[in-house]
Amino acid sequence: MKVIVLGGDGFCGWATSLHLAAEGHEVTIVDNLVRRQTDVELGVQSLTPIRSIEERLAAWRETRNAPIDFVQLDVAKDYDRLEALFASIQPNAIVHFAEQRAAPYSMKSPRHKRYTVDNNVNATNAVLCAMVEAVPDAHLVHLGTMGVYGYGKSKGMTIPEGYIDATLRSHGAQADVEILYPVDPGSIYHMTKTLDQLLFLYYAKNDSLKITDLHQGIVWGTSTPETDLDERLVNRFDYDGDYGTVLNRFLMQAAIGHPLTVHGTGGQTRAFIHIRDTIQCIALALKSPPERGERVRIMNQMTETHRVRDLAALIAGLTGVPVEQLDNPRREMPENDLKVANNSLLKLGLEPTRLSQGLLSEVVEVATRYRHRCDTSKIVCSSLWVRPQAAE
Ligand code: NAD
Ligand code: USQ
Repeated sequence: MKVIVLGGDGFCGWATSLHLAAEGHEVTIVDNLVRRQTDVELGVQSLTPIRSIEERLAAWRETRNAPIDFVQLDVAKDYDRLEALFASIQPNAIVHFAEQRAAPYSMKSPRHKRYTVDNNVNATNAVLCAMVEAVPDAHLVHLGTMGVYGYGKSKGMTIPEGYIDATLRSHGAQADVEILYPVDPGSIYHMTKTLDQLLFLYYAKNDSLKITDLHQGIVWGTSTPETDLDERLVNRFDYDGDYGTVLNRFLMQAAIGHPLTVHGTGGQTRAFIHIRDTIQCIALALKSPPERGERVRIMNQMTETHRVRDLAALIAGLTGVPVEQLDNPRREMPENDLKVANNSLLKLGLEPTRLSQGLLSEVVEVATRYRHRCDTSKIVCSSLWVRPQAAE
């Protein structure tokens, strides 16, 4: 297959691009490298020393005889170039990671809120629009988030895969319909993913585009069989208060002896998936595209759920690092349960990588190797959901 990976220089995108190329697909990465600029803006770096995109691609060429092409392009802004690229490559599939993905970053200031909405919504709309013009038969695989469903409102119900049967009542009449599960985003970033869902619904209905939306949980881990082939292929490892996600942060904190930063009670339950399963899921989704005219195919891309304080207790028990309960910088439910249906990807053949002592230790080992690169002043999250004077 010819596959274009939008956002292929990022954490999930890089590992996916290597895996797809290793599987024999012809891969073109499209990325505007904004994530590297954001590191400069925030004064942080990936804990792992990621190489320039040129060096990464040269290393891949030397390691495997399956070159990956690269085009530097802003998916949200360079519409004409994007459409021309789709027309010239004629990809069978497009994998779309090219969005601003950190909830704390999206909440930092009015500029960050507007940037996140502008970038994410325009990127998705541009991709869909260009597909209609240039490659209407291609399959779009988008990385969405479990966060579109929200946390704490499912009242013990299992969260379905995107759709729910509902009875609508209005003015004395009622109708049984299938609708998108009601959205309940917890940050500006998560809200952009709910807006993406409407764009998909519309373009699938009007233009019969083939779209798979993968509602992914929090990705943990860092290395995959391909990123392990050469140190120049090393994947990103974000640990800072904006981009670091909870489990990788705790493992990295354990590696440097920093107290584990639990927000509030730690009663938040979230869905998780290992980076090796992320790439497995995307490969599986690509192998079985929906038909043209089908509704958007939504699959929950997660393998297990965990409560934040349980993860902290597990890692504290393994490593002896203390747990610290911080004031929660976010506005979120202090406690929630979470049951999630994930049958679709299991049916397609996903073999879940479960959280285990061995895998946790692997991440701690990577973090220990690069601990000298950590700036401890960047660990605690400084982005607040509600400014102190505005709080109730
Ligand atoms: P990332 O920030 O590491 O990678 C995103 C990449 O997209 C970066 O290389 C960035 O430069 C690029 N990009 C952003 N805007 C662009 C634009 N306008 N034009 C071209 N390139 C652009 O993020 P990630 O962790 O790899 O996440 C990838 C996707 O997966 C995101 O859409 C995110 O919402 C989703 N996701 C991630 C996680 C997670 O835990 N990391 C969990 C669920 C869903
Ligand atoms: N948390 C802590 N301590 C920390 C960091 C986070 O207690 O040091 C808590 C947060 O308050 C939150 C939970 O852990 O309750 C998850 O936070 P996170 O930063 O790991 O995840 P989140 O902000 O939801 O975002 C990440 C990715 C995003 C993706 C999402 C999937 O950055 O791209 O969409 O996970 S999900 O959570 O399923 O919506």
